[in-house]
Amino acid sequence: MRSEQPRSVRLSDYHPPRWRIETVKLDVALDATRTRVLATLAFVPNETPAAPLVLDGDELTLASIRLDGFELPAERYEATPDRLVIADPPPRPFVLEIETIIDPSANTQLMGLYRAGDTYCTQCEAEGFRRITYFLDRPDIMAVYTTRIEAEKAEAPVLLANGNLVEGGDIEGTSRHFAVWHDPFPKPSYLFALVGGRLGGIEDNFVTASGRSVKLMVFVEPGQEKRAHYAMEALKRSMRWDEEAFGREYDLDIFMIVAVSAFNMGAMENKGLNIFNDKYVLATADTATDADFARIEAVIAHEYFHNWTGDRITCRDWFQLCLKEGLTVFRDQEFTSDQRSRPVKRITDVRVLRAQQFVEDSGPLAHPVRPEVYREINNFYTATVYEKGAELVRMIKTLVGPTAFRAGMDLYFARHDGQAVTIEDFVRCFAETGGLDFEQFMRWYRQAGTPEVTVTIRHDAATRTCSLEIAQTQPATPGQPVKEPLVIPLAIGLLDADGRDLPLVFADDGRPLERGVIVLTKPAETFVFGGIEARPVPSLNRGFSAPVKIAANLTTADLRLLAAHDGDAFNRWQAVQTLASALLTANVGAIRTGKPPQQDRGLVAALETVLGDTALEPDFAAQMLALPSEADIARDIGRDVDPDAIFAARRRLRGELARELGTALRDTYRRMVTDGPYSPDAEGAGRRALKNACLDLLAADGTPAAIALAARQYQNADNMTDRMAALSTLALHPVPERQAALDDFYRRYQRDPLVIDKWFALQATIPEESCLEHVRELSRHQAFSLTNPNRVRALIGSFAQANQTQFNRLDGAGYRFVADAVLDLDARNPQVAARMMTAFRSWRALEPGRRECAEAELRRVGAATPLSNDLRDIVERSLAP
Ligand code: B3K
Ligand code: ZN
Repeated sequence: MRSEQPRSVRLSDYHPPRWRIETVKLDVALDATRTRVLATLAFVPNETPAAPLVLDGDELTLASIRLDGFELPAERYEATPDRLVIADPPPRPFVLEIETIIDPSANTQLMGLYRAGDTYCTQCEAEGFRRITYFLDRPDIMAVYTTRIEAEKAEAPVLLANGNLVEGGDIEGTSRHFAVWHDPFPKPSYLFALVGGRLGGIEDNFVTASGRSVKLMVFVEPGQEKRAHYAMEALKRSMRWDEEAFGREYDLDIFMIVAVSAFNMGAMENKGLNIFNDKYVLATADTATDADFARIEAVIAHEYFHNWTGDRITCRDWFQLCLKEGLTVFRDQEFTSDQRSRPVKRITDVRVLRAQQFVEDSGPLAHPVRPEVYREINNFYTATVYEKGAELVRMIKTLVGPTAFRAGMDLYFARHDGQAVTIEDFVRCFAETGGLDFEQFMRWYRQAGTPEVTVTIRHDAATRTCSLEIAQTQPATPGQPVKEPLVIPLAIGLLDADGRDLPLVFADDGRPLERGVIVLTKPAETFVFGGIEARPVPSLNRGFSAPVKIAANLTTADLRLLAAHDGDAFNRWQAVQTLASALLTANVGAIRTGKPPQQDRGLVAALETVLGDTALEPDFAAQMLALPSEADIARDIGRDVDPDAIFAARRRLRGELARELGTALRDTYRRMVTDGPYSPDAEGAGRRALKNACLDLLAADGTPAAIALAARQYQNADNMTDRMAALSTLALHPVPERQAALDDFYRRYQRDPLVIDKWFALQATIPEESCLEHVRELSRHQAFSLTNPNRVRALIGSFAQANQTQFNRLDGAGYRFVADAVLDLDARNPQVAARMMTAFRSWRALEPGRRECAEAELRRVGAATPLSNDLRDIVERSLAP
C-alpha cells in the first residue's frame, strides 16, 4: 500500500515530458509469486540540457539495470520501490534494460499484474504500469510496444498482449512456452495489457468497411463459452455502428476481450485486448436479466469505442480524463439509442445522471468535469467526469447542430490521431466547424455544481405574445464560492390547449426559432415569442438538452397536459415525475409534522392514461409508471432529510396506486405476457419491463392475490428477468413466500457466483430493521468473499448505496457496519474501499441525528491507521468544511 502522505497534483503544474520513450520491449516470465519482467526502453531526451531521469515505480524490486548493454554501476542510479532516478543520464538517446521481480499472487489491489482466480491479468489505468516496471508512467508518453510472455504451458496455455501475434511456440527442453505480440500503434502505458491462463473462448470474424478481415475473440473461463455469444454479437454491432455513425474502422488484425472474475471496475479498453469484469460479458437467458444484457451491450460498445476516443487519441494528462470518458460515454449512449429506444435511453441516462452526478455535485465531493487538482486520480473516475462529461459533448452537438458536430469529430480524428491532447484541442474542432466561439462554454469544464434555471412564463393577450423570463444561478461548491453564467442550450416548445406545438417565432423580428433551441448566456434574459393567442404551456429543456435543474411557474394542470400530450417523450415522462415528486415531497412534510397526507387525483389519472394507451411503447410506459426513487425524493428535498419519512410517503403512494389502478395494472400485466422463447432484444425487454412494473405496483399493498401472482411468476419463469423481478417484488413483503423463493434461488444458482451476487444484493436492500443483522450474517456466508470486488459491491455496496432506510438507520449502526467493512477492505483493495466510502457523501443533507452519526463514522475512518491515499482523500474531502 502506498502510505506516504498524499501529494497533490495540479493541472497548472503540467510540464511536457523531459524524456520520451519511443519503443518498449517487455519480456515477462510469468510465475505465481516471482514474475520476472525485463523492460527494454528506448529513451530520447526531450529537453536540452538533458534533465535527470526520474521513473515511476510502485512496490517494485529492481533485479538489474543496464544502459546501452552495460550494467549500470550502483552509484549511477538510485532505486526505491516507488522511484528509479538516474541523476546524470547521457544527454542523447539510449537504451535502458530494467529487470524487476513482482509477485502477482500478493497483488490484492488488483492494479498492475495480478491473479484473478488462476488467470494472470493486468490493470494499468491510471497508474498501474509502474507496478510492473519503472517507467515514465504518464499518458503523454506514447510508445510502440512489443511484448514477449512466457509461462508454464499447463498453467497458462493462453498468452495474450496488445496488438498482433507475431511469434509463439514451445521453449525447447522445458515445460514452458512463449508468445510475442507487437502493437504498431504508439500508446500510453495505461493501455498496456497482458493475460495468461487456462481460458476457453469463442471466435468470430468481422470485415471492416474497407474490406479488412479482423479476427474477434472472447475469452472466458473454460465451460463458460456459451455465455459469451451475446457479448460477441454486441461487439460486432458496435464495430459496424462506429463505422456508420463516426466513420471509424478498427485497425489491428485481431480484437480480443477477456472476462476475468476479479476486477476493480467494469472493464478496460487496453489496445486490442479489452479486459472485462466477467459480469459485463457473461449472459444467457437463465442467468442474466434484460438490464444485464443491456449493460453488457453498452460496456462492450464503450470499451470498443475507446479504440478511437482514448487509444488512438489519448489524454495529455489525467486532468483531461473527460476527453476520453465523457466523449466515449456520449458515443455509447448514442449507440444504445440507435439499437434500442432513444427516448427510453435518454430517460434512463438522465435518471442515472441525477441519481449519481447531481448528488455528487451537491455534496462535498463536487468537482469540475475537468478537475484542477487531485491527490488520488482513481477517485476521479466519477459520475461528473463520465456522465456530466458526456452531457457537455451532447450540448456541443446541440449548439453546433448534427452536421457541424460530425465534421468536428472528423476533424478531431484527422488532426489529433496518434496524439495525447487536451479538452481545448477537442473543443477547438467544433469551434472551427460550427463557426462558434466556445470561450464561455469552457466554463462548463471548470465550474462544478448543477446550474439552476428559473423560468417565468407570461402571456399578453393584447400583443399576442408569450415571454419566457429566464434566470440562471450557479450554486457554490467546495473551493468555488463564486461562479459565472454558463452557455445553456435549452430546447423548448410551447403547447396549445390541445397539446399541439405552436410555431415559435420571435416577436421582435419574426425570426423562427432555429431547431427549437434557445441559448442562455446571461444571468437573466427574456425571450418573447409572437402570434400566440392564448397562454400556452411551455415544455422546457426538452430531451434534457442541458444538465440543469429547472423551476418554472407551471400549474398542476400544465403538467397533466404535458404528461398526456408533449411531443417530446422525455418531457412527457418528466411531467409525471414532477407531479409525483411534488406530491411525495409534500407528503414527507406531512408525515414529519403529523398532518394528513395529500392525494393527487391528477397523478392517478395520468398513470391510468398511460396504462390505457396501447399505442405507447411498453418500455416507455414502464418508465412512466416508475415513481421517483427514495434517493430521488431525498435529493429533491435536499436538506434535513429523513429517509424513514420518505420511505413511508412513497410506500403510501404505491399502496394507493395499487388500489386505484388495480384493474388497469392487471390488464396490462396480462397484455404484456408473451409466449414463445425468450430473446433479450429491446422489444421483448420492453414488454417484460412493463409487465414487471405492473406486478410490482400491484403487489405494493401486499394483497394475497398479488403476492401469489409474484410467487407463481417466480416459479414459472423461463428467464432470469421475470424470475428476478418476481423475487424483487416478494422481497419487499415479509411473507413466507419471500423466504421460500430466496432459498429456492440459492439452491438453483449456488454454483454461479454472478447470479448469487443478485441474491446478495437483493437481500441487502430489504427495507426492514432486521436487514443489517442479516447482511452481517451474509458477510460470513460461504459464497461471500471480501477479496472479490463483485461480491463486496453486491452485498456491502448495495446495502450502503441502495438501502436508504437501513444504511441510514437512526441508531447509526448502518454507517458503523459500512465503515468497518471499508476499513477491512482498505488494507487489501484501497480503490474499492474508497469507492464504497462515497456512500457517505450526502451526510450533510441528513437530519441532525443521522448527520451526527454519519460524521462520527467518517471521522473514525479518517483517524484509523494505516489508511490508503485513496480512502484518506475521500474521507478528508467529505469532511472538509
Ligand atoms: N478506462 C477504464 C476505467 C479505468 C479506471 C481506473 N481506476 C474503463 C472505462 O471507462 O472504459
Ligand atoms: Zn471509458
